[in-house]
Amino acid sequence: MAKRPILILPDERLRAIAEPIEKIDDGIRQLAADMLETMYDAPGIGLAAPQIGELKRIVVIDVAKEGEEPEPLVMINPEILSYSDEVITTEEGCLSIPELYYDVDRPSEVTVRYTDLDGKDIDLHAKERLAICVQHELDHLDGVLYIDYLSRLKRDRVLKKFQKQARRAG
Ligand code: GNR
Ligand code: NI
Repeated sequence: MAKRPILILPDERLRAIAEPIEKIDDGIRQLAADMLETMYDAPGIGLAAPQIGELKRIVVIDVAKEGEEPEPLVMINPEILSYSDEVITTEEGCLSIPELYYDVDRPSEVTVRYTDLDGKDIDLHAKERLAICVQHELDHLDGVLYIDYLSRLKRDRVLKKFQKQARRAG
């Protein structure tokens, strides 16, 4: 396993549409292992492959609380089948937008269909933190970041801050 660097806004790869995975081979198994290691090290509750520069439709998630048994999920080619009507507001952060947290409204429950590492097709009904994390991670596969749901004023402030940091870092 290897920890991989996490891309930071405004890296263009965070805005790309990721490609479906056609075959679960050793390369994909290694990628999933690297993503889990990178997520746990960060630490984060989810990570999408484009955040480490791999434009493939795979995400990893673990919403188990500290001190609880780890519950790693690997979702390949995930799709949301249905959303609840009920919407909740939660504070989100993103490893690609470090140290900032903003309230976002999203459906409180979703049903997600994905393929696991054994090639099995799974339908999972998610609520609470898992439902929010699933939506946040799946957005990454389509180049969508949670700041896209903020007011234009707030989003532009965040973008400016990171553009300036990127310029300074050269
Ligand atoms: O670690 C993370 N925490 C988090 C908190 C609220 C809503 C979503 C997230 S996902 C984030 C890790 C990340 O950036 N995944 O893409
Ligand atoms: Ni994120």
